[in-house]
Formats: sequence, structure tokens, C-alpha cells
Amino acid sequence: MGNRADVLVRGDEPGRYELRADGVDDPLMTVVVTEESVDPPMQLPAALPPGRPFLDEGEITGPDREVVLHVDPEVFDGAFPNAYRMLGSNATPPADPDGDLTRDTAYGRFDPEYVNHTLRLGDVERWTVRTDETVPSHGHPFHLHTNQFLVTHRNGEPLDPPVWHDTVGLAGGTPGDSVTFLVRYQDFTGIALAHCHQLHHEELGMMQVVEYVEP
Ligand SMILES: [Cu+2]
Repeated sequence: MGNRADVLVRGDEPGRYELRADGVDDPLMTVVVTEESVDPPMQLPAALPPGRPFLDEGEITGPDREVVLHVDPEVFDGAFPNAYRMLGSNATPPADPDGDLTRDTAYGRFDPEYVNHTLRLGDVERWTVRTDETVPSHGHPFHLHTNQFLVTHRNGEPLDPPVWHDTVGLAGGTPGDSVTFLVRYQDFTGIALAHCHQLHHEELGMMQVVEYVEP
């Protein structure tokens, strides 16, 4: 959820066509083609616009960042007992450093007043986002606002070619799943968010503040 893709589709014979994603039971979209074909048929473009140029690790100018998508079960009373956190290299600090972090509702939880990552315009950085999943069957689509990022590795294995995303899915239930991406911060300063795109995960704390600043 939350990811975007541009897809060109040309209708052919009348019928029902499903757009499906690997590993997802239900179709993402169903297209119904009716009536007669137009004549002459619309042509698909012979060439697509060039994609955004790739980033290279040699362009990195800022620190490596790590985000750990973490769940602590049975922390809260009521219908939503799990605590969803974003840990890693700039986690929201614990309320009590000597306390039980698995029961510390401040630790790693979204705090709108706390800037987790200060990001300078023009920098290129490498982020690794991984799961630390103790509760099975919770996928975590990671989303960074404002700047698209180039996913270069999954679970440490390089992608050929790398792929631009603004949201990238990590399957839950398999601790240690990871994606690595390169990102250049461009154009816009200000406060934005990095978060899991499962709404109830982000609302229960799996979200961080990033601030884009002038260099
Ligand atoms: Cu999540």
C-alpha cells in the first residue's frame, strides 16, 4: 500500500482483466473491456521518457542511517495492544533510560516534537530499513515523504537494475528483512515524515520526523 507505479495498458479482446501483485490474494484492480475495438487501434509509444538517473554509492555525502521497524506486543490495554516503533540510528529516546524498553511507550515512538533525522539539501545518503519483527503477518510499507529513493539492495542482495520508490514494502513475520536505498534531498526544506504506511501502525507510533534543512 502507498506505493505508486505508472502503468500503460491497452485494452484488447472484451473481457475482465485483473492487475495483480505477486503474493497478494486479491487483484489490485479489475479492468472490464467492452464493445468493439476502436479502429485504427491506439498505439503504445515506441519509447518511454528517460527515467530519473540512478544515484551511485560514490555520490554519498552524509552518514548512513538505519531504521528498524519494531513491534512490542501486548503493551497497551484495549483493541490495539501492540506498540509499533521505529528504532535504529535516530530513535526517539526512552522516557526512562533505565526502564523496560519493551514497556516504555516513549521509546522509539512517534513524537511530533522530536526531530529524528536532520537532512541537508544536496546530500546523498544511504538508508537501510529492516524489520525486527516479533509479531507475524504485519507487512510494513516504508514511506519517506518529499524525496524519492533508489532501492539498491534487498536483504543485502543488489538489485539489477535498482528501482525508484517512494514507498517500499517489507513483509512482516520474517525478522531481518531489509531494503537499502540511496536518496538525494532536493528542493524543499521543512518538516516531513518517514513512516510505515499501514495506518494503524503509524498511528500507534511507527513514524519519525525528518527535517530538510539548507546545507
Ligand atoms: Cu507497519
